[in-house]
Amino acid sequence: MEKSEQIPLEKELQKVSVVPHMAEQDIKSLDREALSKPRSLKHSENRESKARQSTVDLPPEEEQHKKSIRQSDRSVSSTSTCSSVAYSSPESDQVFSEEEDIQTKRKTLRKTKSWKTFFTMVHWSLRRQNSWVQLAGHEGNFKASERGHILKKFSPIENACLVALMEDVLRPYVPTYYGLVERDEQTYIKMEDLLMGLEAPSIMDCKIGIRTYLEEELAKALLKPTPRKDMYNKMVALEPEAPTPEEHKQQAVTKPRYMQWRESVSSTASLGFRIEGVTVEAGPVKKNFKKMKSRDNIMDTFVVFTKGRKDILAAYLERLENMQAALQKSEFFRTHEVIGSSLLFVHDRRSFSNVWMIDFGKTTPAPSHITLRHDVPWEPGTHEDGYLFGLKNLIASLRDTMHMVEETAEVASECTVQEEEEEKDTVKEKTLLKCKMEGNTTNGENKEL
Ligand code: I3P
Repeated sequence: MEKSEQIPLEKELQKVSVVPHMAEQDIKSLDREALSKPRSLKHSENRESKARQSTVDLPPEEEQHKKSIRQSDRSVSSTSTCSSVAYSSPESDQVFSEEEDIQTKRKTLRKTKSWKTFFTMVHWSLRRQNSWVQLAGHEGNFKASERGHILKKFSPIENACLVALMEDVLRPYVPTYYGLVERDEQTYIKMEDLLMGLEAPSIMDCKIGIRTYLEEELAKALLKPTPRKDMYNKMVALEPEAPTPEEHKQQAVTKPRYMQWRESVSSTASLGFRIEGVTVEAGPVKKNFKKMKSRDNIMDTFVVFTKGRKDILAAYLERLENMQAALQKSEFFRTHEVIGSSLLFVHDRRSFSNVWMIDFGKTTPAPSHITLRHDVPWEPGTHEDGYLFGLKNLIASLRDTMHMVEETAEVASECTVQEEEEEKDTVKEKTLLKCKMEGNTTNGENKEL
């Protein structure tokens, strides 16, 4: 059961054609469709931004990350192509080329959370120079498809959202939906591969909203609490003192309790968004953001993610502002509670950048008598998700990061001018001194003569 869909003209027009910079054999192997298919990526101007390198002091973990970025720079071949998708989702997944021996690959890869697995897969992909690897979501959620598409395990909730979104003003901001396909007796949603054609992509996943659990989950937990040992363990690993004496005794916590705690230790509760994972130029995935709460640390992470490039930051800002305007007009957004959804930031070395709304597995229609605002605090029964509140804060943080980068670049260039002036003065002084000495010597010689 496969349904292909015509991309409407307005979406085509918004796209900028990208022919990936690939090794020759890769280009030859591209089919016509892949070459002619425009990608909705934004081409940022001014590739060689002066503010490319950040001089911001980072906490030790960021410094460590910088080191790993440098290491990965060395290990990435310039002709490598990387076609992997990093939809942030709660659980790990490994999806392989349909021609690959899945069992063999599974043996080689540990079952991990999505970002960790994503990194492993990216590295594996890079080593193999062009392996078709897809990854994300809950275990077994994704499967590779033909070039330019990915398959995500069918979820009626997500499917309904994507169908509705294809008719909504938000369409340009979500991966194109191509219907349902059957593979190995499993139904998948076929959608656009957002990383197709990107060269050593940098990817950042931000979970949006002030709430990450459904009201339904909360109601269930109140009626029939299901203690989760795994969540207790994750909680203790991060904050040994976080569980109550009762929870310590049970060695378990309920899901809403864990989710609410996660929201409070990260920036979700305060800013309405949190960074889930970052990879820079297909380098190692950094995902230890669970306790990242302060705006300053978030801004530093944006600097690391963009390598302080003003053009990339500006392109992201523009895209998010347009998205914000579209959200305010969207019928879908007005009527849906968007929980656990992410914004996927992607850019590559050639200055292509874009931001996408992804992960609609917990996005459900709100009761018909409710008109959602998305920018007010949540109270049980209101179904508010704080999506717009989070987006507003995200935009403000990105804007401030851009100003910080600009200021840093200005200070750096002022310093350079000053250093140059000082250098000139020193040279002048030295020349004068030399002239004087030569004059004296000449005079002396003349005198002697
Ligand atoms: C997970 C994260 C996911 C959630 C998952 C949590 O915690 O909050 O969003 O999945 O619940 O374990 P963490 O990021 O700290 O690992 P859902 O969004 O699908 O609820 P789960 O274990 O019940 O899948």
